[in-house]
Amino acid sequence: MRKASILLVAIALALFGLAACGGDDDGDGETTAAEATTEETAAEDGGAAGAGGGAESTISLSSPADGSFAYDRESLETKAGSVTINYDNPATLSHDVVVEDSTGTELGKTDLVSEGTTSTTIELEPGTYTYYCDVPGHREGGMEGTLTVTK
Ligand SMILES: [Cu+2]
Repeated sequence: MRKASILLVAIALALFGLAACGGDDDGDGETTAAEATTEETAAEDGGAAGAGGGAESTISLSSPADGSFAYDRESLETKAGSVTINYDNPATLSHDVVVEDSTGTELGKTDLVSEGTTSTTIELEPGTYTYYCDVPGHREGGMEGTLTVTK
C-alpha cells in the first residue's frame, strides 16, 4: 500500500509537472506571437521602404483661375519613390497633369479637373520627366514643365 501511495503521489506530481510545463508552453506561445507581430511590423516598414526606393513625396501644382494655359510652376523637383501630385484647378476650363519620361512614355496622369482638385500617385526613378496638360492645344499653349527626380 505504501508503495502504491508513493507511486500515486509520484504520478500526481508528474501530472502537475506536465500541467505546469503546459502552462509554460502557453506562455512561450504568447511571447512568440508577440515577437511575430513585432517582426511583421518591421517587415511592413521594410516593405514600404523597399517600394520605390523608400521615399514618399508630394508635389503641389495649380493653375490660374482665369483659365489661361499655365501651371504655377515651370519646374518641379522631388525625391525618387512614390510621388503624389496634387493638382488644383480653380478655373472652369478643364485641365489635367500628365507625367511622361524622356522617351515620351506616359507614366501617369490625373483626372481632368475644373473648379476643383485631383491627385495621382506615380512610382518614379531618379531622372528627368515632363509634365503637361493633355487637353488639345494646352501643352502647346504653355502647360508644360520639367520634373526632376533625385535619389
Ligand atoms: Cu489644360
